[in-house]
Amino acid sequence: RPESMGDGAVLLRAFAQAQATDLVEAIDVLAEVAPFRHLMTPGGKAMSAAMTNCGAQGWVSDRRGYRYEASDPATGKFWPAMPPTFHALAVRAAQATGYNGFDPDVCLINRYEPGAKMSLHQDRDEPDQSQPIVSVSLGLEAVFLWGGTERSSNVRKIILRHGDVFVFGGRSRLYFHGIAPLKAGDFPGVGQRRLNLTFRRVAPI
Ligand code: MD5
Ligand code: FE
Repeated sequence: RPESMGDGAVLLRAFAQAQATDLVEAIDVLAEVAPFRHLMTPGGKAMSAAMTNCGAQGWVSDRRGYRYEASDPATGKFWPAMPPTFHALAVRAAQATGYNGFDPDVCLINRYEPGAKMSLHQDRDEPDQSQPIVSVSLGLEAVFLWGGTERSSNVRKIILRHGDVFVFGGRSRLYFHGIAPLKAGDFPGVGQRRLNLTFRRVAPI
């Protein structure tokens, strides 16, 4: 069942299928407390994907740069706690792909509406990059762009669908990646959007 994509990355097709409806419902409840927002890049442009977080910290971006913050700049309140079901899913996916002992403390939640994208980037704001990242896709399918260690590396296109879980560890942890502009559509029970959970370990172990 686990599909090795090379360099420490493993794709678990439909791994979250059975919980997907519950996950979407829980995301909508979290977003009542910590609303989705379009963060500003340091360059001053609004990101097309909307974001929120749950867990001990949350990823934010503004004119001052990218960082993790313990409270939500939009509300001044702490980010909502990570639901135990979210944490358990990420731990189970990490275990299934050989990353034992993963204990994520942050879940960044991305929401893509038709046309939204994420440009090629690396995730390097987490101090311990020996920890993997677990990514869960929900709703509309997306074309995941997967490069390598250099911005100029060749990019593979991988379709991510509702319930797919992708684990990035080892050398793949710092590979350039992105999401192509989302195609319009309506996913039963989710609507005209794609939701993505990315589980990270930010505090020192
Ligand atoms: C998404 N989100 O589908 C993607 C999937 C993000 C982000 O990129 O930063 O929120 S997470 C994919 C990921 C994480 C770490 C490493 C790699 C991919 N990788 O090496 O390809 O919304
Ligand atoms: Fe990323």
